[in-house]
Amino acid sequence: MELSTLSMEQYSLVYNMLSFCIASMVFSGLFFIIAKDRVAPQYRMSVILSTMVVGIAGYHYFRIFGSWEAAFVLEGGAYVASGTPFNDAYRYMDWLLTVPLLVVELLLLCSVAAEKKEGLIFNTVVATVLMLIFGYLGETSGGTSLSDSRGIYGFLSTIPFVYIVWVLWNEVTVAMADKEGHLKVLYRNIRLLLIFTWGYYPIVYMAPFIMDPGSALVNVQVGYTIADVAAKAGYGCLIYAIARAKSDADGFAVA
Ligand SMILES: *C/C=C(C)/C=C/C=C(C)/C=C/C1=C(C)CCCC1(C)C
Repeated sequence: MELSTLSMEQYSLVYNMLSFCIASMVFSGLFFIIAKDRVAPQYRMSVILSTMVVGIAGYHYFRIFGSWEAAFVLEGGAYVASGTPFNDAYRYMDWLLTVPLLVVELLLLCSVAAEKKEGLIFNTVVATVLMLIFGYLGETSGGTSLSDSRGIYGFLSTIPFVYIVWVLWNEVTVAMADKEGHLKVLYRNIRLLLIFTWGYYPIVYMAPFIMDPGSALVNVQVGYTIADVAAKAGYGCLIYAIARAKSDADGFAVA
C-alpha cells in the first residue's frame, strides 16, 4: 500500500499518540503488578491477564512507533514515504493476542456457571479470531468504499463482533443483577466502557470511506490508539476496581 504524504501536524499527531500510548501501557502494567495482591486470590487471574494485555500492547506499540518513524522522511516541510513500508500487521497481531485475553478477564469476574464457562470462552475466542482475520483482510485490501473489499470484509467482521459484545453484555448483566451499591455501578460502567470502546473500532475502520487517504491514515492510527488505551489500560483499571470491590464484599483484608 502506498503511503500518502503527510503534513508536519498529521505526522506528529500520530507520533505523539503512539508515544502517549506506550507510556499508558507500560505504567498501567506496572500498576496492575503492584496492585495485584490487593485483591483476593480468586480474582487475581483477571488482574494478571490485564497485565499481560498491556504488556503485549506496550511491546507492539513500541514496534508500531519504530515502523512509523521508518516509513516517512521529512522533505521540504512535509513527511513523504521513505520506501520502507508501514507495518499494519503489528496492530492485528497485538489484537489477536489481547482481545481474547480481554474477553476472558471479564468473563472470569462474571457469575458464569462452571459448566457453561469453557464453552462460552471457546465460542467467544473463536469469534474474536474470525473478527480479526476479516478485519485484517479488509484493512490491508486497499479498498476505500462500503461496496468494495474494505466494506465487505468489514461487514463479515461485524458478525462475530456483534456476537462477542452480545455475550459479554449479557454475562455482565447477569452478574450485576444481585449486586448493589458500588459494585453494581462498576459492573454498569464496564458494560458501558465495553460498548463505547469496542463500538469505536468499526467506526474508525470506516474513515477511508469518507476521507482522502492521508487523513484516513492519520484518523485510523489515532482512532485505534485512543480506543486501545481505553479498552486495555482503562478497562484494566475497572477490572481491578471490580476485583477489589468483590474482595471487599468477601471480607478480604488488604495487608
Ligand atoms: C485491545 C484491542 C481491542 C479491544 C480491539 C478491538 C477491535 C475490534 C472490536 C474491531 C472490530 C472491527 C469490526 C467490528 C469491523 C471492522 C474491522 C474491525 C477489526 C476494526
